[in-house]
Amino acid sequence: MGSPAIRDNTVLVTGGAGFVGSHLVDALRPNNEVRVLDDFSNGHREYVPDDVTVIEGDVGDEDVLEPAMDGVDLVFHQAAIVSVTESVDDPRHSHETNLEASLKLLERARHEDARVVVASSAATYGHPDELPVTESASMDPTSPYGVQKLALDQYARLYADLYDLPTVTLRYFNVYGPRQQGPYSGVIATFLEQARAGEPITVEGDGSQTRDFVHVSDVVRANLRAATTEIVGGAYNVGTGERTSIRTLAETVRTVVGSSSTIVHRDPRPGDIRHSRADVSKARRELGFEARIGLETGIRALVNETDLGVSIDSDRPVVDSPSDQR
Ligand code: UD2
Repeated sequence: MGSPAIRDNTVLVTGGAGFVGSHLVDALRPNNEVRVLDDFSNGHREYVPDDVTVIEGDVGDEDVLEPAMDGVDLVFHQAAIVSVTESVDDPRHSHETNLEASLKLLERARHEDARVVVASSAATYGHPDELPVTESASMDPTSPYGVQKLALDQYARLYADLYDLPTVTLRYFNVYGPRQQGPYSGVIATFLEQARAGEPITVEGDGSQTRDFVHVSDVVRANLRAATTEIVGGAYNVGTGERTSIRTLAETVRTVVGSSSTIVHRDPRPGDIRHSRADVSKARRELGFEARIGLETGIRALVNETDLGVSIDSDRPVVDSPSDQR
């Protein structure tokens, strides 16, 4: 399945100043002309290297989108309002950003004949019937965010079918890593902050709920594979295939930090999903992608500020079954 490295492309990363997007920019910029489109609602200028062109504005603003997309070969669409809670509070606002703006981007990509790698989410599945959840599982999102990502996910497939637009969709599970910050940043960032400050670590509910935590460097690698795969129009889970309870997570973070924080329990989050775990076989088979960073390694790297960055040159697909030998 040898996928060529991404080189000498003009690449747009929407949300490129944000958590996942900025790590992608780091991986791409040594070999490509990289542009970032970000409205800085959640992104940070200091995450973007100086030699990268930054276009400030909304993806949904066509006066900004058109020049940003002009001449691009490849788009990584990471810009979104990622907070499930915010989408529940204001569905119309998140709809505009997560869906309407994305549709404009797909249209523009048609015009440019650019490949689009779309960031979707495990939120599209809602409460999975079976674990691990496969890409063909039923999709019953429990939040406006999940509905918006599901519609985008389906539009991406449809644009490939109807218009031959090369799209690849990645359904992220619980992503964590450096630069994840802010009030809705995810449980690992929150626990780490609490453990470092010696404050109580706040487990919502009894802590037996589980998640599939995937390190952002693995998510970057999945994106690089999606950018070069010959199979377009598909959607892939991006997780590790492992699940960890929130209680275990709290204990792990406390141990790795060497903190004396107590672990306290709060009310469960309304609508919280009990369990989530990716079936990773399709991504492995078709993208040659497999997560490499186990949770404890990832948390240790976060605490010790060890760089687990991805280099395009060092990224090789996994080839481990006859069906992979294309
Ligand atoms: C994640 C994604 C979301 C969506 C969803 C798909 C993040 C930040 N959000 O939502 O975008 O893709 O997965 O299902 O990655 N918790 C605590 N204490 C805290 C904070 C959280 O116990 O201080 C619990 C929380 O109740 C939940 C779990 O930790 O059971 C994970 O919460 P989260 O906000 O990190 O992510 P999640 O799974 O709601």
